[in-house]
Amino acid sequence: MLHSHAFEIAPGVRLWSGALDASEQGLLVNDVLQRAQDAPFYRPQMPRSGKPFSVEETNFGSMGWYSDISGYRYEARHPLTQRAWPPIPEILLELWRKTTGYRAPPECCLVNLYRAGARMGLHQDRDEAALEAPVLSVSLGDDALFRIGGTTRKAPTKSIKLCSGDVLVFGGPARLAFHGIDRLVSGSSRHVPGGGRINLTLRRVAVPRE
Ligand code: MD3
Ligand code: FE
Repeated sequence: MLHSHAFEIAPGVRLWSGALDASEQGLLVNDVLQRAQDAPFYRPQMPRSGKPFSVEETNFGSMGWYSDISGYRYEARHPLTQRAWPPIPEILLELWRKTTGYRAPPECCLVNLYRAGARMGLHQDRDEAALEAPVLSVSLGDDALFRIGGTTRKAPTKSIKLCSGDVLVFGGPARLAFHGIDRLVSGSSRHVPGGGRINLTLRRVAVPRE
């Protein structure tokens, strides 16, 4: 873990390229898929239109991010099983402590599963009360073309290739940046069984009490 140094690739965006080695990536993929057996992947829907996402999702932690026709929100239970989400893997909590220095642990690990052709349109993440907390992202499996811009939709964007084992922390001016996944480079990794990409994002949802 953290087998590299961080580079600030844009204001508030730190990248640890290859932070996890191949064996850690394999163990983490297995761990995630194991936990997802208790909290199966589902396809969220766009608010209002109900249009399904191309990305499949599940969550770990005390709160899970969810979207359906009624809107974006955090939920304490899986929408289909009504059970609590599985716990966040310890290695991710350790990554959070080592990279963010934030005073409280994350409550949510959103798991995004991209099969061939899945993408994520340009958006902001602002459903968390703790907007002063950074977001940590771990990429596993196929490479993806990630796009990040500014805090308005019109601001110029830049594209970065995210590879399996990369860890990014988005804080400060980047926390409310528009971002998305334009496409996968299908078949570029063998880490996800059946092919594709898994992205894990750790989020602090509530403002810590102290
Ligand atoms: C910058 N996920 O889950 S990770 C998301 O690869 C999301 O699945 C993408 O955007 C993915 O919301 C991108 C990088 C990322 C995640 C969250 C952010 C960048 C961020 C939140 C705020 C700013
Ligand atoms: Fe996002």
